[in-house]
Amino acid sequence: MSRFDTYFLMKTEDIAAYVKEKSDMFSSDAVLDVKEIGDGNLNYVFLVKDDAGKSLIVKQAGETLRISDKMRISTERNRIESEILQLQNKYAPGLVPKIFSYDTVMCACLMEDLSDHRLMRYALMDFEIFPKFADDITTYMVNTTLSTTDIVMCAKEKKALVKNYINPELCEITEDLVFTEPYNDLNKRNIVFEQNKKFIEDELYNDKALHLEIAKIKLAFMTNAQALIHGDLHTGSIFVKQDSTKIFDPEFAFYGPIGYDVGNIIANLIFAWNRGNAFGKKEFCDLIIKTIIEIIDLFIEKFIKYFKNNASDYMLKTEDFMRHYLDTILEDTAAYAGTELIRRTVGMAQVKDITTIENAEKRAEAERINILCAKKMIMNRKNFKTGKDFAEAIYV
Ligand code: SR1
Ligand code: MG
Repeated sequence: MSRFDTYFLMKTEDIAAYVKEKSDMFSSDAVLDVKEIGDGNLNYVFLVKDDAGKSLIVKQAGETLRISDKMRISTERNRIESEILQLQNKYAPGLVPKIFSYDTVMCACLMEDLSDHRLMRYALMDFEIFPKFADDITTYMVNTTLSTTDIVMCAKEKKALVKNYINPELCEITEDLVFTEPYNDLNKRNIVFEQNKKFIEDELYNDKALHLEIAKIKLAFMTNAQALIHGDLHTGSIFVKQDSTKIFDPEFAFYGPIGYDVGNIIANLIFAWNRGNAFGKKEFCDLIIKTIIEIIDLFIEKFIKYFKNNASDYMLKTEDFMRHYLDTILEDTAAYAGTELIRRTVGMAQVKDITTIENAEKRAEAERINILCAKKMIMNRKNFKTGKDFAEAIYV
């Protein structure tokens, strides 16, 4: 019997005993230093180190969200995250953290310590640039998504994955926070910057043509079981250093549209651009634009190569179908970049890139650029075909 045989939410003081029981990395008499380092909206993350320099991360799912104890949510997400990271390590080796083990009772996993990397959002907020990022993230997005589609994977194996990663609770969060509330404040938890109140009412709450397009995009998110996607691929889900990229936190993973992942990356780079713009960092902004163009163009190049080398379904593997399929993914990318830009600007889960712009005029301007760029992407999504198309949308 162990006190870790029944679930409870661990505190810093529980972690040393926990890792000694669950991992063979540390001896029973090791003196361990434990720090809670999580700053996400959902989970508790602890960094554990011994005095010989060995370290690991413990990530535990609570039964309520970290940002709101009124929101209950299944701890099953920790299993999904651990399994997905193990699966993705096969498709995109070296681009995700290693999972040492996961514990279905405590809903916690032990994983590789990446504290020699920085969280990408914070690095971008300091205007750092990562030259390898476009190459790494496109390899990750192409390999992890295309490999799990009906184009490449045998249909029965794919359906088994659809079933295993159905993830209804986390999808519901996205359906509400991304595809409903930003357009009507239905649950009265939007956060609207005072200076943009009228602008948000006109551009988001009262635009019926926009609402119709969002309805179509929302239904596609809910029904297009295209690939096993990350589902929350923002710059707070990525660790970077100059020569390495690690994508983590896939607890929102499910079978959904590939463009949701690609669009989230583009939108989060636009937040970084907007911050750079507010701080007058022209060189940084130009490099962000270059990265956006590279990401879309490399995604297209790698997608075509992967498709040609791996497509297996007899009817789906033709060149004509590939072109059609890629066009729909780019259209979705524009749509979901748009919805991410909007929901992080007015919804309950905002981004520090924008909320920490202290000059109120500059922040209001950054928010308006997000919204206008987003609307351009959503309303004209069929015309987004190249990296240049995405980059140009920023200049509203
Ligand atoms: C209530 S959870 C808010 C947001 O945090 C996660 O990272 C997802 O982006 C979610 O929408
Ligand atoms: Mg997260």
